[in-house]
Amino acid sequence: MAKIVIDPISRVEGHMKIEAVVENGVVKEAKSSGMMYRGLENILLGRDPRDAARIMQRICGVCPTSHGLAAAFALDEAYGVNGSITDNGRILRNLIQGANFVQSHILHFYQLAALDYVDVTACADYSGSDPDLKKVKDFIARGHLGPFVPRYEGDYRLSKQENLAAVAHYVKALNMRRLAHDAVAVFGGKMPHNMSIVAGGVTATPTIDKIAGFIWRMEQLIDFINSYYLPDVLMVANRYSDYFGIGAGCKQFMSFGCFDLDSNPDLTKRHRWLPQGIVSSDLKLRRLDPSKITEEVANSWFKETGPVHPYDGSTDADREKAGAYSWIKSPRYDGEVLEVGPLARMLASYVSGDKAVQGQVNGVLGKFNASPDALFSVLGRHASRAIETKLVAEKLKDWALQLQPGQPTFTDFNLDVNSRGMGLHEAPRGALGHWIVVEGGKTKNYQAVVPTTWNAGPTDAKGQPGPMEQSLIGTKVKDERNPFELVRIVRSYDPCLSCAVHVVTPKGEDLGRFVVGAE
Ligand code: NFE
Ligand code: MG
Repeated sequence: MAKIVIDPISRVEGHMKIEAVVENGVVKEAKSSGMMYRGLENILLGRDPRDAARIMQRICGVCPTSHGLAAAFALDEAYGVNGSITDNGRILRNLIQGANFVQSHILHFYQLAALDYVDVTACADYSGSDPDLKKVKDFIARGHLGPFVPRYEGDYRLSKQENLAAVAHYVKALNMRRLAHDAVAVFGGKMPHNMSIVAGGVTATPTIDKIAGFIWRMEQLIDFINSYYLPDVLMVANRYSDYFGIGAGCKQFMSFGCFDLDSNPDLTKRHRWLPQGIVSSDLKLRRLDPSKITEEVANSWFKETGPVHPYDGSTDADREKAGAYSWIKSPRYDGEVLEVGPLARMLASYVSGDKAVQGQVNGVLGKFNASPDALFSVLGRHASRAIETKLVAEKLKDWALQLQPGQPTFTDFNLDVNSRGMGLHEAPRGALGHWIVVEGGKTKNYQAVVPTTWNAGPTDAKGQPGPMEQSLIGTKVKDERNPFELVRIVRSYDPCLSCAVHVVTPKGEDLGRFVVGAE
């Protein structure tokens, strides 16, 4: 029996730890831990509620647009403007959000996940003329291999040419991400942390030159996605096709839906391009009832409250809590463990009959002679993310052309309210909800339940492990000193710990040990 500890496992995006007990080469027990406390929700208490759309974005530099928009949705309801967002406001929100999806998904594949599959050392004897590859070769010659190491050794399966191409695309992807950030900034003012999404709509105004600038950037991104990102995911899938059978998890999925097509005041009835719902392993879609969402803290370093709905939730740390092992809470839906993310969204669209999604998903499955079951896997998550990136980028171009220069983008409202509001939305990594309680014009309570909380949360009071833990349990590990299987599973979820945990200590004190490998 061996205990594998990977700490930290996240390449950027906060500090996450995985512990796996391996017996006869198979994972018997797994623990996923978020190793930082944040408490951003507490910062909002007593403040002007509108601050939420700015402050909550500081949860994370990768997905701030989603937190800004989830906050705006919650504030729309609290201020009673949820049914009167103008078409321009709605479309601008979609464009700002969509460009961030494109940036985040390219980041995930190339900078965060691909290094588990691509052997960068293939550049050591590179003799061609690609300037980026020459730079990487130079890096290797001088012994500067970060950020490509530390890494595990022994299971890099791409050919030399494939490795070289993938490394060149890694560098190209950095420029593409900058372009996507630029696209967010066209209407968002800046990135990260846009300035224009507010309760009641958006403060930016559409002009012909901004629309043209946005579309020009999106066309280059679509070109990159079609010519590099999708083919590279297929190249990896081809060499590592066993990963269509590894890392399934809880096989129950949830999407809050994303990209509004109308302004129905009820977010469970609002028509969204990516639909809302719960998808079961037999590919049936159920309607979502947000009153069934709870968070519990049985194994988290928070004061015990039992499962509570986010409107009643609290963020009170208890670092000494016996048995606890994570700063992440355990969100549940009617007591059920659910996976969220691009796979959940593509499944919800697929099951709802979206022809474009069905065409893309069936196309990938057909190439590998696989049934939809194969989607519940490491490669299913990567393929879903890539397909979503393509379809989102293409939609953004169409939507940008629907903007009406000169028409309003914002609806005014009365600030003096005692009310509450729910913001159901999707971040690149999955279902994101913000809940606000407003009293006397001030924030009385605020809770954010974020995608990585759903995916990387710990085991609950009933003993049900979280989705990532379930994905790890039962996995065969070929080499305990190089547990590729485990890192590939965890990273396929694109965990973001900055989002999921609820700041290092004010003194900058270390809250965890850095151990890479078997203990
Ligand atoms: Ni920090 Fe985030 C996203 C949110 S967390 S990246 O996407 O919300 O999973
Ligand atoms: Mg929270």
